[in-house]
Amino acid sequence: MNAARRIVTSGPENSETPLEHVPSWVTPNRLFFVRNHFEPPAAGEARAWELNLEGLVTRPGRWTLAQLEAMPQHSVFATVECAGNGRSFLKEKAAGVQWGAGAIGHAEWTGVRLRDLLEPAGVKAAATEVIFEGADHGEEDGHQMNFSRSLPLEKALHPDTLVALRMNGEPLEPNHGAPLRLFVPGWYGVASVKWLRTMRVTDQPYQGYFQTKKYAIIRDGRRQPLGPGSVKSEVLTPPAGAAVGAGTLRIAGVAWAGEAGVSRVDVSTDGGRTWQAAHLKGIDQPYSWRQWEALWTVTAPGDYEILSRAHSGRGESQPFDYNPDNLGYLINVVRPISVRVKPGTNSQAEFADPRTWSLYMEAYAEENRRRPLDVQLAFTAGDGI
Ligand SMILES: Nc1nc2c(c(=O)[nH]1)N[C@H]1C(S)=C(S)[C@@H](COP(=O)(O)O)O[C@H]1N2
Ligand SMILES: [Mo]
Repeated sequence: MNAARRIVTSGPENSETPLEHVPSWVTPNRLFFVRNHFEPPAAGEARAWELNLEGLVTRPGRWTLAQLEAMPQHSVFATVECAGNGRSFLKEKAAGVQWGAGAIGHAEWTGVRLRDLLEPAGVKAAATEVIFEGADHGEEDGHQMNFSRSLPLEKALHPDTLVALRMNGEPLEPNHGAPLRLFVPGWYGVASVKWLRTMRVTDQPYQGYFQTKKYAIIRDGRRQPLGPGSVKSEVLTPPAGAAVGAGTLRIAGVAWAGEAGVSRVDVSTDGGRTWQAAHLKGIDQPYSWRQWEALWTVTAPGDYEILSRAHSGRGESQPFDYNPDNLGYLINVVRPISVRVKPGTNSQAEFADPRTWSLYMEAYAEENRRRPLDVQLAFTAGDGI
């Protein structure tokens, strides 16, 4: 299959993961969505990269790529979602990149624990956050700026927060932040500053553009920067708009909940009137999306609306209505997808026995875990999926 990232805007590239073509647990790097506010720094810059640490530390630091590579490496699997993912589905149009469902991906991130850089530097007692600045720059709102964002000190010191050098075992690609990026598992993608150049420890709430003007939502009557990801799910198969034969069909997708786990996914095939609990399948890890499946026996041809609704281990559920205080971000509303059932039977008879199907899915998840990661994974053949 010749799947490629789906370009939403170019110059700079903003492109989606072609989700319906990669229903694998790990998203191959070349298909992983790209969210660039500015053009990536020139490739030549990456060769003599230096990462700086300044601000409220006793010993400011400076590391070359080779020094970082020589330090102990830590890996974490995590889903990354852009906070604007799904914006094009909003009924009230919101400004910004008009993403479909694919501003999301799941990968293994490897690098140095940020705290292994911060702690030896002697973070001063007054410190509350760390500002991260990328090497990319350009004009926004009439001002020249670099991309920058801050993180509360507590999350910066979390053992899974990384200065990442690798993605799915490969050195980072230019579009994903080569040669190094911050990686903040469980948070919206905006926190994971690419082409990371400078880290500044501070005792003030950061007022940067991408902190307060963009990627902020209204809570308790005031603008607050977006942080941890929200609970959400996506139907991957059958894809929206598909025409399928009648019989027993497999509805499958993914669900994620930021720092929390997914506790349940409910599925409706009648526009939300009735629901069944999906089976949660495959690998269950913090920060990672969870695969889910449900069987649907349908006899009458016609148009159907399929919905999935995920619940998090922290008791949050996907809402049915979009909160306008989310200002065009945090779009985790339950979204119906339309599927047409044609006259005639589909060819998925092997999935009619839930036990066979369940064993198949487990084997599939296991296999994906062991496979070289940057390969195209094909799902099963099936009628209309
Ligand atoms: N330096 C820099 N870092 C950045 C961005 C950017 O434009 N510049 N975009 C952010 C946003 S909004 C997202 S969603 C993620 C996307 O990461 P990806 O392009 O590797 O998928 O990177 C974040 N880090
Ligand atoms: Mo984003």
